[in-house]
Amino acid sequence: MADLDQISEMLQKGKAKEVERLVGEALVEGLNVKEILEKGLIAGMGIIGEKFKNNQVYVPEVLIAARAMNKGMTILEPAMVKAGVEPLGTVVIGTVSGDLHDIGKNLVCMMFKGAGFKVVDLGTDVSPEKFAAAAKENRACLVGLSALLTTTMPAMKDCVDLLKTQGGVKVIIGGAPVTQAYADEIGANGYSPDAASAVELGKKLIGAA
Ligand code: B1M
Repeated sequence: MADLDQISEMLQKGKAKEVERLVGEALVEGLNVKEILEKGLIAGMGIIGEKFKNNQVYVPEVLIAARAMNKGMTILEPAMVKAGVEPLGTVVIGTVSGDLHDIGKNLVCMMFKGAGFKVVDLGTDVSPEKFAAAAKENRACLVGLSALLTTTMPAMKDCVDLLKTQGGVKVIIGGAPVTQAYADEIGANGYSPDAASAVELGKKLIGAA
Protein backbone atom coordinates (compact mmCIF):
# COMPACT_ATOMS: atom_id res chain seq x y z
CA MET A 1 0.00 0.00 0.00
CA ALA A 2 1.50 3.34 -1.07
CA ASP A 3 2.33 5.69 1.79
CA LEU A 4 2.16 9.46 1.21
CA ASP A 5 4.31 10.19 4.28
CA GLN A 6 6.97 7.97 2.77
CA ILE A 7 6.87 9.98 -0.47
CA SER A 8 7.34 13.15 1.60
CA GLU A 9 10.19 11.57 3.57
CA MET A 10 12.01 10.25 0.50
CA LEU A 11 11.66 13.65 -1.18
CA GLN A 12 13.20 15.37 1.85
CA LYS A 13 16.10 12.92 1.67
CA GLY A 14 16.48 13.66 -2.04
CA LYS A 15 15.89 10.03 -3.05
CA ALA A 16 14.65 10.75 -6.57
CA LYS A 17 14.30 7.14 -7.71
CA GLU A 18 12.36 6.19 -4.59
CA VAL A 19 10.03 9.16 -5.04
CA GLU A 20 9.48 8.18 -8.66
CA ARG A 21 8.74 4.56 -7.68
CA LEU A 22 6.40 5.48 -4.80
CA VAL A 23 4.44 8.01 -6.87
CA GLY A 24 4.08 5.40 -9.62
CA GLU A 25 2.83 2.83 -7.10
CA ALA A 26 0.39 5.29 -5.59
CA LEU A 27 -1.07 5.99 -9.02
CA VAL A 28 -1.36 2.29 -9.85
CA GLU A 29 -3.16 1.75 -6.54
CA GLY A 30 -5.61 4.45 -7.55
CA LEU A 31 -4.78 7.04 -4.89
CA ASN A 32 -6.21 10.51 -5.50
CA VAL A 33 -3.81 12.53 -7.69
CA LYS A 34 -4.34 15.73 -5.71
CA GLU A 35 -3.60 13.92 -2.45
CA ILE A 36 -0.38 12.45 -3.84
CA LEU A 37 0.63 15.97 -4.87
CA GLU A 38 -0.42 17.77 -1.70
CA LYS A 39 0.22 15.21 1.06
CA GLY A 40 3.27 13.64 -0.58
CA LEU A 41 5.29 15.98 -2.81
CA ILE A 42 4.17 19.44 -1.66
CA ALA A 43 4.26 18.38 2.01
CA GLY A 44 7.86 17.17 1.64
CA MET A 45 8.98 20.29 -0.19
CA GLY A 46 7.22 22.46 2.39
CA ILE A 47 9.23 20.84 5.19
CA ILE A 48 12.48 21.35 3.25
CA GLY A 49 11.52 25.00 2.67
CA GLU A 50 10.87 25.56 6.36
CA LYS A 51 14.17 23.90 7.33
CA PHE A 52 16.02 25.99 4.74
CA LYS A 53 14.46 29.14 6.18
CA ASN A 54 15.64 28.12 9.66
CA ASN A 55 19.15 27.22 8.45
CA GLN A 56 18.62 23.55 9.30
CA VAL A 57 19.42 22.55 5.71
CA TYR A 58 21.41 24.38 3.02
CA VAL A 59 21.35 25.04 -0.75
CA PRO A 60 22.66 21.57 -1.81
CA GLU A 61 19.96 19.72 0.19
CA VAL A 62 17.27 21.95 -1.31
CA LEU A 63 18.57 21.32 -4.83
CA ILE A 64 18.64 17.56 -4.27
CA ALA A 65 15.12 17.56 -2.80
CA ALA A 66 13.91 19.66 -5.73
CA ARG A 67 15.39 17.13 -8.14
CA ALA A 68 13.44 14.37 -6.35
CA MET A 69 10.31 16.52 -6.53
CA ASN A 70 10.82 16.96 -10.28
CA LYS A 71 11.19 13.20 -10.73
CA GLY A 72 7.91 12.64 -8.90
CA MET A 73 6.22 15.37 -10.94
CA THR A 74 7.20 13.79 -14.27
CA ILE A 75 5.18 10.72 -13.24
CA LEU A 76 2.33 12.68 -11.67
CA GLU A 77 1.85 15.45 -14.25
CA PRO A 78 0.09 13.39 -16.96
CA ALA A 79 -2.31 12.05 -14.32
CA MET A 80 -2.89 15.60 -13.02
CA VAL A 81 -3.78 16.82 -16.51
CA LYS A 82 -6.17 13.89 -16.93
CA ALA A 83 -7.78 14.57 -13.56
CA GLY A 84 -8.01 18.31 -14.28
CA VAL A 85 -5.94 19.38 -11.25
CA GLU A 86 -5.36 23.13 -11.57
CA PRO A 87 -2.16 24.82 -10.35
CA LEU A 88 -2.56 27.38 -7.53
CA GLY A 89 -1.69 30.03 -10.10
CA THR A 90 1.07 31.02 -12.50
CA VAL A 91 4.16 32.86 -11.35
CA VAL A 92 6.63 34.45 -13.76
CA ILE A 93 10.12 34.66 -12.26
CA GLY A 94 13.44 36.05 -13.41
CA THR A 95 16.59 37.96 -12.52
CA VAL A 96 16.41 41.58 -13.65
CA SER A 97 18.30 43.31 -16.49
CA GLY A 98 22.08 43.33 -16.22
CA ASP A 99 22.16 40.66 -13.52
CA LEU A 100 23.37 37.11 -14.17
CA HIS A 101 23.01 35.64 -10.67
CA ASP A 102 20.50 32.81 -10.70
CA ILE A 103 21.14 30.43 -7.80
CA GLY A 104 18.73 32.18 -5.42
CA LYS A 105 16.20 32.76 -8.20
CA ASN A 106 16.30 29.04 -9.06
CA LEU A 107 15.56 28.19 -5.44
CA VAL A 108 12.59 30.53 -5.49
CA CYS A 109 11.33 28.77 -8.66
CA MET A 110 11.69 25.38 -7.02
CA MET A 111 9.82 26.41 -3.90
CA PHE A 112 6.94 27.81 -5.95
CA LYS A 113 6.79 24.62 -8.02
CA GLY A 114 6.96 22.63 -4.80
CA ALA A 115 3.97 24.56 -3.48
CA GLY A 116 1.82 23.72 -6.52
CA PHE A 117 2.29 26.80 -8.70
CA LYS A 118 2.98 26.76 -12.43
CA VAL A 119 6.34 28.53 -12.82
CA VAL A 120 7.51 30.37 -15.92
CA ASP A 121 11.25 30.88 -15.41
CA LEU A 122 12.55 33.64 -17.67
CA GLY A 123 16.17 33.15 -16.61
CA THR A 124 18.62 35.99 -16.02
CA ASP A 125 19.14 39.49 -17.47
CA VAL A 126 15.41 39.86 -18.11
CA SER A 127 14.12 43.21 -19.37
CA PRO A 128 10.97 44.84 -17.94
CA GLU A 129 9.30 44.37 -21.34
CA LYS A 130 9.99 40.63 -21.25
CA PHE A 131 8.55 40.33 -17.73
CA ALA A 132 5.46 42.26 -18.79
CA ALA A 133 4.95 40.22 -21.97
CA ALA A 134 5.36 36.90 -20.14
CA ALA A 135 2.98 37.96 -17.36
CA LYS A 136 0.34 38.84 -19.94
CA GLU A 137 0.85 35.79 -22.12
CA ASN A 138 0.71 33.38 -19.18
CA ARG A 139 -2.03 35.23 -17.29
CA ALA A 140 0.28 35.26 -14.28
CA CYS A 141 -1.06 36.17 -10.85
CA LEU A 142 2.45 36.88 -9.57
CA VAL A 143 5.76 38.16 -10.92
CA GLY A 144 8.93 37.51 -8.92
CA LEU A 145 11.98 39.70 -9.46
CA SER A 146 15.44 38.77 -8.21
CA ALA A 147 18.52 41.02 -8.03
CA LEU A 148 21.91 40.35 -6.43
CA LEU A 149 23.70 43.56 -7.39
CA THR A 150 23.10 47.01 -5.96
CA THR A 151 23.61 48.29 -9.51
CA THR A 152 20.74 46.19 -10.90
CA MET A 153 18.20 46.98 -8.16
CA PRO A 154 16.89 50.05 -10.06
CA ALA A 155 15.80 47.68 -12.86
CA MET A 156 13.27 46.33 -10.36
CA LYS A 157 11.57 49.71 -10.25
CA ASP A 158 11.35 49.77 -14.06
CA CYS A 159 9.66 46.36 -13.94
CA VAL A 160 7.23 47.38 -11.20
CA ASP A 161 6.32 50.59 -13.06
CA LEU A 162 5.64 48.72 -16.30
CA LEU A 163 3.76 45.83 -14.67
CA LYS A 164 1.53 48.32 -12.82
CA THR A 165 0.30 49.64 -16.16
CA GLN A 166 -0.94 46.10 -16.92
CA GLY A 167 -2.80 45.79 -13.61
CA GLY A 168 -3.89 42.66 -11.79
CA VAL A 169 -0.53 41.03 -11.28
CA LYS A 170 1.26 41.26 -7.91
CA VAL A 171 5.01 41.82 -7.85
CA ILE A 172 7.34 40.40 -5.22
CA ILE A 173 11.04 41.13 -5.02
CA GLY A 174 14.05 39.56 -3.35
CA GLY A 175 17.80 39.04 -3.44
CA ALA A 176 20.68 39.72 -1.07
CA PRO A 177 20.81 43.57 -1.34
CA VAL A 178 17.01 43.99 -1.46
CA THR A 179 14.99 45.10 1.59
CA GLN A 180 11.39 45.67 2.60
CA ALA A 181 12.13 49.40 2.63
CA TYR A 182 13.23 49.19 -1.01
CA ALA A 183 10.09 47.24 -1.93
CA ASP A 184 8.00 49.98 -0.31
CA GLU A 185 10.01 52.68 -2.06
CA ILE A 186 9.45 51.24 -5.56
CA GLY A 187 5.86 50.17 -4.94
CA ALA A 188 6.34 46.40 -5.15
CA ASN A 189 3.60 44.35 -3.48
CA GLY A 190 6.06 42.58 -1.24
CA TYR A 191 9.60 41.60 -0.33
CA SER A 192 10.84 38.30 0.91
CA PRO A 193 14.27 37.46 2.37
CA ASP A 194 14.33 33.83 1.25
CA ALA A 195 12.77 31.34 -1.13
CA ALA A 196 10.43 29.66 1.35
CA SER A 197 9.04 32.98 2.62
CA ALA A 198 8.56 34.10 -0.99
CA VAL A 199 6.01 31.31 -1.44
CA GLU A 200 4.21 32.20 1.81
CA LEU A 201 4.07 35.82 0.70
CA GLY A 202 2.92 34.91 -2.80
CA LYS A 203 0.11 32.75 -1.44
CA LYS A 204 -0.97 35.54 0.90
CA LEU A 205 -0.99 38.09 -1.91
CA ILE A 206 -3.24 35.97 -4.12
CA GLY A 207 -5.49 34.95 -1.22
CA ALA A 208 -4.39 31.29 -1.23
CA ALA A 209 -2.66 31.24 2.18
CO1 B1M B 1 28.53 37.75 -7.90
N1 B1M B 1 28.39 39.23 -6.60
N2 B1M B 1 29.18 39.02 -9.25
N3 B1M B 1 28.75 36.18 -8.98
N4 B1M B 1 28.22 36.75 -6.32
C1 B1M B 1 27.83 38.91 -5.29
C2 B1M B 1 26.33 39.12 -5.28
C3 B1M B 1 28.61 39.94 -4.36
C4 B1M B 1 27.84 40.31 -3.08
C5 B1M B 1 30.02 39.39 -4.06
C6 B1M B 1 30.86 40.34 -3.23
O1 B1M B 1 31.39 41.28 -3.73
N5 B1M B 1 30.96 40.09 -1.95
C7 B1M B 1 28.81 41.16 -5.34
C8 B1M B 1 27.70 42.20 -5.35
C9 B1M B 1 28.10 43.47 -4.66
C10 B1M B 1 26.99 44.45 -4.68
O2 B1M B 1 26.37 44.71 -5.67
N6 B1M B 1 26.77 45.03 -3.52
C11 B1M B 1 28.96 40.44 -6.67
C12 B1M B 1 29.58 40.99 -7.82
C13 B1M B 1 30.20 42.36 -7.65
C14 B1M B 1 29.65 40.32 -9.06
C15 B1M B 1 30.29 40.79 -10.35
C16 B1M B 1 30.04 42.27 -10.71
C17 B1M B 1 31.78 40.47 -10.24
C18 B1M B 1 32.62 40.97 -11.38
O3 B1M B 1 32.50 40.49 -12.47
N7 B1M B 1 33.42 41.97 -11.06
C19 B1M B 1 29.67 39.85 -11.42
C20 B1M B 1 28.36 40.41 -11.97
C21 B1M B 1 27.83 39.58 -13.11
C22 B1M B 1 26.42 40.03 -13.48
O4 B1M B 1 25.49 39.58 -12.85
N8 B1M B 1 26.30 40.92 -14.44
C23 B1M B 1 29.38 38.64 -10.57
C24 B1M B 1 29.37 37.35 -11.06
C25 B1M B 1 29.13 36.22 -10.31
C26 B1M B 1 29.26 34.79 -10.85
C27 B1M B 1 28.82 34.63 -12.30
C28 B1M B 1 30.71 34.41 -10.72
C29 B1M B 1 28.43 33.98 -9.79
C30 B1M B 1 26.95 33.79 -10.17
C31 B1M B 1 26.65 32.38 -10.62
C32 B1M B 1 25.18 32.18 -10.75
O5 B1M B 1 24.34 32.75 -10.08
N9 B1M B 1 24.86 31.29 -11.65
C33 B1M B 1 28.49 34.91 -8.58
C34 B1M B 1 28.21 34.50 -7.25
C35 B1M B 1 28.00 33.01 -7.04
C36 B1M B 1 28.12 35.42 -6.17
C37 B1M B 1 27.98 35.12 -4.68
C38 B1M B 1 29.34 34.59 -4.22
C39 B1M B 1 26.91 34.14 -4.25
C40 B1M B 1 25.50 34.46 -4.74
C41 B1M B 1 24.61 33.27 -4.47
O6 B1M B 1 24.31 32.51 -5.36
N10 B1M B 1 24.23 33.08 -3.19
C42 B1M B 1 27.64 36.55 -4.08
C43 B1M B 1 28.25 36.79 -2.72
C44 B1M B 1 27.34 36.32 -1.63
O7 B1M B 1 26.14 36.45 -1.71
N11 B1M B 1 27.94 35.81 -0.60
C45 B1M B 1 28.01 37.45 -5.19
C46 B1M B 1 23.42 31.92 -2.76
C47 B1M B 1 21.94 32.18 -3.03
C48 B1M B 1 21.14 31.01 -2.52
O8 B1M B 1 21.56 33.33 -2.30
O9 B1M B 1 21.04 34.65 -4.40
O10 B1M B 1 21.02 35.75 -2.09
P1 B1M B 1 20.80 34.57 -2.94
O11 B1M B 1 19.27 34.13 -2.83
C49 B1M B 1 18.62 34.03 -1.57
C50 B1M B 1 17.88 35.30 -1.14
O12 B1M B 1 18.53 36.48 -1.55
C51 B1M B 1 16.50 35.09 -1.68
O13 B1M B 1 16.30 33.68 -1.68
C52 B1M B 1 17.54 32.99 -1.74
C53 B1M B 1 17.63 32.00 -0.60
O14 B1M B 1 16.48 31.55 -0.10
N12 B1M B 1 16.13 35.56 -3.01
C54 B1M B 1 14.83 35.87 -3.26
C55 B1M B 1 16.83 35.69 -4.15
N13 B1M B 1 16.05 36.09 -5.13
C56 B1M B 1 14.79 36.20 -4.62
C57 B1M B 1 13.58 36.57 -5.20
C58 B1M B 1 12.44 36.59 -4.39
C59 B1M B 1 12.51 36.28 -3.05
C60 B1M B 1 13.70 35.90 -2.46
O15 B1M B 1 11.23 36.91 -4.85
C61 B1M B 1 11.01 36.95 -6.22
